[in-house]
Amino acid sequence: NTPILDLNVVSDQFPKAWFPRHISELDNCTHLVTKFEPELDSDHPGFTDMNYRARRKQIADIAFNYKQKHVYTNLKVLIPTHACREFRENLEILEKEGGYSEHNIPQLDDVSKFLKKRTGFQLRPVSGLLSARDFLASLAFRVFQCTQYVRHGSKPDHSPEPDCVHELLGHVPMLADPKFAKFSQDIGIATLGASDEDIEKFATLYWFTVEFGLVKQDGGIRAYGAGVLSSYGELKHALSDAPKKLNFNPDTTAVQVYTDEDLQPIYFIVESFEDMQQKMRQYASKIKRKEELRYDPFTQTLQTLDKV
Ligand code: HBI
Ligand code: FE
Repeated sequence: NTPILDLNVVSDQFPKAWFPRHISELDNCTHLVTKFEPELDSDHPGFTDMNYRARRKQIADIAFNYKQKHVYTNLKVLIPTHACREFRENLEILEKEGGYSEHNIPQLDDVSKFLKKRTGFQLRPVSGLLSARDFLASLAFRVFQCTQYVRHGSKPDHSPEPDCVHELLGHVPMLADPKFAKFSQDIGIATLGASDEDIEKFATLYWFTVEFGLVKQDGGIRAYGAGVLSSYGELKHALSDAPKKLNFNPDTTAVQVYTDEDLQPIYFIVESFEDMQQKMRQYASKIKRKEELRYDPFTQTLQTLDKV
């Protein structure tokens, strides 16, 4: 006299453990039992064989790259309708020349060389989230501090910290655009020697432009912010009617409160990249500073200009 099983009822007999419901969710089933791995188990016959271990690591990385594929293939669907022109064009070039594909996470060194040729930007490896002051200062030299690790496999669509998927799919295509590269460097230069209060404002401006900015283009609104462009969910959300959208104005944008824990409730729209750059330059010129700085690319030095 056994009762008929009702699969919709969750009873104590069947604890609610997560399990994959679609073949694509096998991307989440990547937790390794590391007990017997040659790296960790000194009894493993390959423990002292460095060649063997290196080859094992290469093979393991191939499995790891499947996360990139998950993010890449999903984003590719939205890019034609949601991403700004500059992003679309540069992603295409990166696919032709930069080793970008759903099957490959390119080496940072190769991407850095690519950017250097396009806009003079270079990638410098960094192990995690830097202080806003240090992060922004590097932009003054056209150096982008770039993380190398990849997000955890259990959440391929979200990372609380920057990871290489965010850098490569969000930032790099925009840093390959000359106007955007100049804009990024200008923010960097403006932050040098600034007060903590002003750094906070520049970090907020950076947040609402470089990370989450939207731009008017071709009669519609498109995304150019890296935080939007590297997240399928955020990209859909940003161009939907759900969030509030305001016109970019450095004075008000710089003091707008934001969240780094959820989808953005507010985005700022710029008229064009020229307009954004001009407004930012005007804003930066109002900040009181001891010296006027200019970057000399030949010596890679910041030089003090005499104030008149
Ligand atoms: N550090 N590595 C890294 N990557 C970022 O994108 C980053 C950072 N530190 C600070 C920061 N971004 C934000 O505060 C910006 O608003 C400056
Ligand atoms: Fe970022």
